[in-house]
Amino acid sequence: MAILEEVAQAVESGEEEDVKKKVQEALDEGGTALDIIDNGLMKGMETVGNKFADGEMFIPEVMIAAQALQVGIDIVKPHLLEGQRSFTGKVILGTVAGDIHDLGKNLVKMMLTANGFEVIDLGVDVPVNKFVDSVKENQPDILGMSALLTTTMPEMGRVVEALKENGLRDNVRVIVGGAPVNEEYAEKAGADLYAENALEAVDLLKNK
Ligand code: B1M
Repeated sequence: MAILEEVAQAVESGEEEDVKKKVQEALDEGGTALDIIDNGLMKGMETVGNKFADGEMFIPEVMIAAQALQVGIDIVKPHLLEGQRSFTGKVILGTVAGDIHDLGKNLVKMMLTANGFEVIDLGVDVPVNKFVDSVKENQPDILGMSALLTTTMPEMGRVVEALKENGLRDNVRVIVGGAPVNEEYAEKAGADLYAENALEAVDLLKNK
């Protein structure tokens, strides 16, 4: 769909009004919420990430693009929530300490909620003890952690260790994700599951 390229372009240029318009057009043309997220909004953010890495874009522009992405996600959200709410389970979710990236975490939250999970969102920059205290207090089925920086990924392992020290590790399934995280790293950190994207996170938690 050509309109999805226009959605991506609108995110890249950080034009919120344009994002709103293009996302609506994509919906009107019959695009699904997931398609618009994966092949439109996320594609735009991918380009932003690459340009940032190459020194062609700078933090303020990245923040504006991130805000535009969020605006787009907010528009498709109700369409995602039309899905079945057949599964239940309690999830504690957060971005690890030292890390303030939250768009991916928010997507995971949205997809889990759309699929009937109850999600307690601890936000960003969540210290180890806050994850542990929340598991103690809320007794979730699942603990989900997001990390976007290679420097903050090790926090995931620290949380798993702290869960063990507090005798809580066997009570929850731990799922991790985020751009620098992979299957191998997840295993090293002692997590049960790794998901490459929000959709996969839901699939794994429902079916594995
Ligand atoms: Co930053 N940043 N950033 N950033 N940023 C990255 C991550 C980076 C790769 C950019 C680059 O250099 N190419 C780089 C990290 C390099 C590294 O560690 N090797 C980087 C850097 C360096 C930084 C700063 C240090 C920059 C600075 O200050 N000098 C700084 C750090 C701040 C901090 O956290 N302490 C910083 C700041 C920021 C902004 C604030 C400007 C902004 C964040 C805004 C926000 O989140 N509210 C930002 C952004 C937007 C990015 C990029 C461009 C895009 C990230 C994003 O939101 N993608 C990013 C480049 C990139 O990732 N290629 C980059 C869209 C989002 C939906 O995808 O989060 O990957 P993502 O989530 C995916 C999957 O990963 C997965 O599902 C989602 C898709 O469905 N997933 C999970 C995520 N969490 C999951 C959890 C799960 C399962 C799946 O289970 C629980």
